[in-house]
Amino acid sequence: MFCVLPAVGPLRIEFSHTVNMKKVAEENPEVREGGRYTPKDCTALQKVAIIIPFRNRDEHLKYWLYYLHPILQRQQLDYGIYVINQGGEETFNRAKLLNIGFVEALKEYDYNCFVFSDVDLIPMDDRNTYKCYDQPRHLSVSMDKFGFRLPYNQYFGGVSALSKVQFEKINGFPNNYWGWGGEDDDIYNRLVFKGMGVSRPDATIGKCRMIHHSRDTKNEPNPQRFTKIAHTKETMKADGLNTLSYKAVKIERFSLYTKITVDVGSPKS
Ligand code: UDH
Ligand code: NGS
Repeated sequence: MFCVLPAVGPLRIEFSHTVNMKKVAEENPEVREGGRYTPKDCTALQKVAIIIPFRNRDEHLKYWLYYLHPILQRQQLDYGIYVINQGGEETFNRAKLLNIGFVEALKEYDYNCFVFSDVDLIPMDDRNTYKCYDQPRHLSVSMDKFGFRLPYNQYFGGVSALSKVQFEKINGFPNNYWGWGGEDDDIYNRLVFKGMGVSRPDATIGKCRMIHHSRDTKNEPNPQRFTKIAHTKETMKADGLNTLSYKAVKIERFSLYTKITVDVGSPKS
């Protein structure tokens, strides 16, 4: 029997209370160690690995786990949560962490769908299903900080979902965007150059909230980003899954997520 979605619809999302992780674990007894869940009474349509790029955002992660675990279970997904933590002090590299998440999650289970989510974005409607579609999916289409609309048509940042086949078709994501900005536009370019388009929920179902925060250190705007996104067509063949190199430093299985600390190297290596 396939699973039906017992969706609630619009959800109240706010960030004023403190989240107790022990309590969240107790409230989600069916989530297994490492943040894994499989529906009991039916066959899930997809096996979804959720990949979160991370460094030093523990408060945000607590809210993310508190809100998302119940939603993902209602969506009847066979899922696992992977927090890819950039070790060391080098400039942040979001897209490389996402590539690493793809590779590491596949070592653990036969996932066929990958949802890439920033740690500070929470959906406001559980009909926004965290699964894959015929075309790459952009899920965070209607963010509070942009007045609940897309900032521009090609925007692919925040939360997105690609099937294993779609991800491999574009050679994964770029590894050499160090610092803030542009890597999501490069990913968008890759999809278009491989003949794909972006699928999106409507602006109501796609509403989400961002947890406000101050600018991170070591994630300053990347001055090379505009030049780089102008050359995706040439660079995507030689920068991606086929050139990914990193070291997994530590793998920790907590009750609500798996945390993989990695050494991503440096811009020159
Ligand atoms: N992230 C971390 N730690 C960091 C940096 C980034 O965990 O030190 C992760 C986190 O999942 C975050 C994501 O990477 O949600 C994206 O980070 P971002 O800084 O690109 O995006 P965010 O929306 O902040 O969190 C935007 C900063 C304001 C920049 C404004 C420039 N106009
Ligand atoms: C664009 C950036 C994207 C970024 C988006 C939203 O300008 O990486 O703004 O940013 N592209 C370039 O810089 C080339 S936000 O307002 O969320 O900080 O995702």
